[in-house]
Amino acid sequence: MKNYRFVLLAVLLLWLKTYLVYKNSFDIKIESWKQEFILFISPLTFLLFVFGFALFMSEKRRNRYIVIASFIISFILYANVMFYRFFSDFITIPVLFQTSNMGDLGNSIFELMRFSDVFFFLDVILLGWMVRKKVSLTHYVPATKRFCLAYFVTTLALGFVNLGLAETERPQLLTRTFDREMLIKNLGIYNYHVYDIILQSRSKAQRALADSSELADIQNYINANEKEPNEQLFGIAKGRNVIIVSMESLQSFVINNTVEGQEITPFLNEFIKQSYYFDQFYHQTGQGKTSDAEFLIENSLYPLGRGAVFFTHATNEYNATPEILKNYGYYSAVFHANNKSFWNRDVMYQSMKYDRFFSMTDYDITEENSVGWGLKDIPFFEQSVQHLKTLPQPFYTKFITLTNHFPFELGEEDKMVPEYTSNSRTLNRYFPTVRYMDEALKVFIERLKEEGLYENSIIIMYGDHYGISENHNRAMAQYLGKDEITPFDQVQLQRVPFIIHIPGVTDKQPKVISKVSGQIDVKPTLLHLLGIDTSNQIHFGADLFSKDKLDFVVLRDGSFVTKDYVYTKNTCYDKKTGMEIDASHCEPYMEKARQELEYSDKIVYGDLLRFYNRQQENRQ
Ligand code: GP9
Ligand code: MN
Repeated sequence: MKNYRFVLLAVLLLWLKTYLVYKNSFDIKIESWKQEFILFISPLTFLLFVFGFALFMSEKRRNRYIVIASFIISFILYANVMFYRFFSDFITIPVLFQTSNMGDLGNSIFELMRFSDVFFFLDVILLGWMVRKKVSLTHYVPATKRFCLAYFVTTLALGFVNLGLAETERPQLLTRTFDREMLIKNLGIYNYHVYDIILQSRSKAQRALADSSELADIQNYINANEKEPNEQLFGIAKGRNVIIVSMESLQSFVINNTVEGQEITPFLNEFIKQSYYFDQFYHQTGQGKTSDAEFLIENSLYPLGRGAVFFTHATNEYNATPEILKNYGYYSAVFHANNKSFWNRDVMYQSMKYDRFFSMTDYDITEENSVGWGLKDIPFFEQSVQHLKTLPQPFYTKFITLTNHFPFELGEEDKMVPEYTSNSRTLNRYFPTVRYMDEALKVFIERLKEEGLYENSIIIMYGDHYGISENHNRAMAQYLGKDEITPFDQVQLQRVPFIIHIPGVTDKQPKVISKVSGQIDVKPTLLHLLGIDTSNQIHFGADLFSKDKLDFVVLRDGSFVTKDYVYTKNTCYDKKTGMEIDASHCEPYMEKARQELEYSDKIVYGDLLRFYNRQQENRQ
């Protein structure tokens, strides 16, 4: 051991320093000892790996390598600290190239520095000094093969332990790429940067190989599928403010339903009676959950099969609803009382050309008004309306609720219906939080009315994705009074509420519409209601009011639903009976389902909308 003490010392110093920085310079939330332990060991694998190369070097090179590597790594750490002081976020490669962000930082970089920052380089200074003074610890003895082997095997093993522990804390950590804080907490800041580089280069390559001819094919397909808008409704909400609500984890099965004899969504049930309500509307999200729903709603593109497009392709060019509406004088804003970097929203919203993002720091959040994931929905809406009042009109806004999120925590004082009784704690607790969100929506509409923001608006509400996963099928079957949940039922359970409410219009002539549809259809539908022609745009959805809108929706896993059939897990089902039928019934739609997803993926991976945007510019 003695021979390699200098290498190990460098690792030890940087390791402890990194951990100290985690604890003092970043605000990383730790909820258990296990998380603390993961955080503690997380920098180690990377450091052992990098400094391990020193074992193969000659004396002079080795010492120089150790000091330089130690300096570079310390610098990366320090750069993150500086960045965090300004943005409360960690550096990502795209962010590094976002000139506006960096411009902000550039001006104030010296202001952000503190004298005590010398601490970040103390170990480097110490190592450098030791090399110069030829302190005995730095004396060189070549590493034996056996030691090198043992060293790297240990490093690898440690890496697996770290990853394994992280995976139990946060399943699918790498594929879902949650919050950066989550990645750093579990993988360590250095591995996080490596991961970020891999993500970046992969999408860069696909982008680089793409050319504008790929877009032409897709445009032809889209043009061929374009539907004439409904004449009566085209422009019916022209010039109105747009208010969109993302209802967390809300599935359609709770609408007009009861738990222990009590109505679960009394407000929505009434609201639906004054609105257009779509009862065959499906979510089409993948691993990106809420963010995928946002992506679908505002781009009419499919999210990705793996990963969250908000993370993997946040710097693509899009042509999202906020950007389109800008040309019609709209101001756009999102309201969500969570960390702004969650789902990489801060970056993605810029690409979608949002004017303003009201996030966690814009809200007054206390112990009392929070539960589970954060600010409760009622105070969220109350505080949001205060911000909303200040916006220029007409505005296009999106409100993202949070209380009805797994694990569906709620204080006793907020429970308006009892829990259900089954073997699934998750399903049992789902009903009171749904009921609470329903109440919050009621408060929201009341406040809008009080502030005079209701009459001249169009209000759209959608369930973002399922709340109860297949893991709870036994309890779900019990609740629905079925023997079991078949794959057919599973698809049917992916229906989420979709409501369009236009004061002065839908209250006079409400309608329940049973057209098979999905989140992908929201963008063209809304734009038509606002009187905006979409025939030149790239979108995979169709206006839900169009007379020739097909009864057809593709889910992100490739399942699809038509007027009469459901296709899932390589099986075709008859919708009337729920029974398996011959695959030939589903055959005619299979190609279309595959084609849609493939074309949409091509757009995202190739960043093809940049060619579209260029076309549009040339036309002007
Ligand atoms: C977090 C919220 C929940 O900001 O949108 O995300 P989810 O886990 O539902 O995707
Ligand atoms: Mn969600």
